[in-house]
Amino acid sequence: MKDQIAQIQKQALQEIEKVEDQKELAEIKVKYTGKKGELTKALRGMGELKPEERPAIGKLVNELRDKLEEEFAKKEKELQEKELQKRLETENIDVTEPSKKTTLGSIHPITQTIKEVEEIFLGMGYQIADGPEVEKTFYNFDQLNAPEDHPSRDIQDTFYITDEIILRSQTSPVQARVMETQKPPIKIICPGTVYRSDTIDATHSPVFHQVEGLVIDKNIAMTDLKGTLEMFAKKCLGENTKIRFRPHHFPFTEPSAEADVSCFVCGGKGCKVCKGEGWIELLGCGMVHPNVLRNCGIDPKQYSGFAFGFGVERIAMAKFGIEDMRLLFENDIRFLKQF
Ligand code: 2NL
Repeated sequence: MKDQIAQIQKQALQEIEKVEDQKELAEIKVKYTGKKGELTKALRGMGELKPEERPAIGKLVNELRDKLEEEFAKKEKELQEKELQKRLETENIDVTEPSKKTTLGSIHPITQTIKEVEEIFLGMGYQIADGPEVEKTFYNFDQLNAPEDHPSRDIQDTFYITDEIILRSQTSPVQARVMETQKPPIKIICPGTVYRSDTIDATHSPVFHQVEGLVIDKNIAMTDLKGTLEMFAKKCLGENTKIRFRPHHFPFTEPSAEADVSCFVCGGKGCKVCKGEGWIELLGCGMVHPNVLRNCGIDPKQYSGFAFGFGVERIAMAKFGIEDMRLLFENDIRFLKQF
């Protein structure tokens, strides 16, 4: 019996020694120390022994069980470490390898300019409104008092989709829609893309951007318009900026004016940017025409208002010193990354 136990021990230790992976080790464990394993078999065989021999043999078997369990645990730890080592070798990451470059973009100068204008008017209590770029002629022209024969309605100037649907040529239809659906007081700006059938050159593009503003309330006067635009010009172009108004004509305002600002490069002396004038044309504006108010369901006897509009490209070009409008639309990285 003792020999049998010694034999089991020898054989088990040999097998444990040779084992290559954890699955195999588990199988050997069952083979020796499992319920139907070699050690259990050995214990059963004790029935054939004399009673006085049994305790010594029982002790031997238990000692062997303890020893084998110790060996199994040792081997298991060893195999785990081996497998981890193998994974580390095959799944390794080369931390010295150069990383992929992530390039951060920048905000387009047109977007920057629109954001800046929005911040200034939000600070003066305005709300920002938007509307469709594919628009009805009704909102783009009729509601805004543009006569049937107004030159801007010509297919030479406006992109027609059907007789009654166009790409908006200004953002004022947004304002007409707001007037139609909201009660005064109204205090909004409408930034957005507009379309005109122009040939591309250094100062024209068939796709460009506008910001228009509209204030409607009781007792709004031309002085409110002048004060607002002066405040805007100073915030946008510098505290020393002066503003002047020249009479003009728009179908949707009466009276109408164009506003110039003192050149923010030379301060008014005359330079390349202002073409020796000392002044730069900034925007068009005026008091909202009573017909426009009436068309949009607002009583011109109770309410009055002012409106203004300007091209974003022109302001961005002046602010950033860009001499050719085409640069703003080509999206050349070498140009864009300068802003
Ligand atoms: C310009 C001139 C202007 C307006 C836009 C406007 C809108 C409504 C009623 C009255 Cl709903 N007026 N907008 C008024 C005057 C001038 O834009 O030269 N823009 C580039």
